[in-house]
Amino acid sequence: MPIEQRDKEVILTLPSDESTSVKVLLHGANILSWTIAGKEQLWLSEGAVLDGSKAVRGGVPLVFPVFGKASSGPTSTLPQHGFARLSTWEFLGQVSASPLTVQFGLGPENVSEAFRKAWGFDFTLIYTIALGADTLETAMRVENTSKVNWDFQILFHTYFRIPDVDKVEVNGLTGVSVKDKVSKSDYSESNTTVTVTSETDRVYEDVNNDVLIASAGKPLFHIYRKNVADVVVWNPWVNGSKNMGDFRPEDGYKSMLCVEAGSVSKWTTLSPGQTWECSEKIKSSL
Ligand code: TA6
Repeated sequence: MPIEQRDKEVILTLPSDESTSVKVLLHGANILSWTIAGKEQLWLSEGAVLDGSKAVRGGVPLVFPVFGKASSGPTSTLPQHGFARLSTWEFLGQVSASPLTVQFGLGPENVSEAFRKAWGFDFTLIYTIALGADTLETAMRVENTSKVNWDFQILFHTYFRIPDVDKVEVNGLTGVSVKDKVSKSDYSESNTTVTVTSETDRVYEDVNNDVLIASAGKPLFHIYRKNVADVVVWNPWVNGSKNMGDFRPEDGYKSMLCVEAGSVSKWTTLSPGQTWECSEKIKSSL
């Protein structure tokens, strides 16, 4: 069946090809798996904790209302990357048959008391996931249901499965301003193709081009974004992988790359009743 709702997850399966599917964990509305004709497109750690006790290491974790850790302001007492990936979302049902599309919702009633105390604003998130023959589209609608303004950051923290980190190339970032969290420096990307040869943790700000992930020149994933101007590129490399207890196998960094569409280089302010939308569409050639 196209949509299967289980106790803790929802599975989308294309009627035209049952080996093309998406599995979504209600905890975090975290996409755990996206297969095309039986081939897995995303990377999920073998050590990923799926019992709701922590964020999922892999697939597509959702980052909201803060990216990283804020040193001050209303999100400063939230955990890294906020509470969206740490909360159990509601499955709202199927909204379309072609492409096969479902929605999930999150509001204050779904968030722990601790997180509500930490960030006490009223909000609604509607997360839409659409599965095509060789595409996965994720979209988020953010609404301020408070009586006051509040600011947020948002990001799809997508872990792509790649054949070989030594051959991976990211195109579309040339000339873009970079905040490099490893070298702790800011610069403009001078390379036509970004490669990964060590720990990589960069925020590419205001990326106008579509982004292409390739392997030795062979296209893997085309990423099309709306209203998420920034692109984060992250690979923990050898030590980073070893130091994360839920990142397994330890050499898993060789077969993954996070290329994350987000609005994180600045804060977006919503006034009461205002809504804001973004989306990421990934076309796979893996
Ligand atoms: O998106 C890159 C990043 O912010 C890195 O700095 C690294 O912390 C990564 O996210 C994973 O964060 P997590 O909280 O999931 O361990």
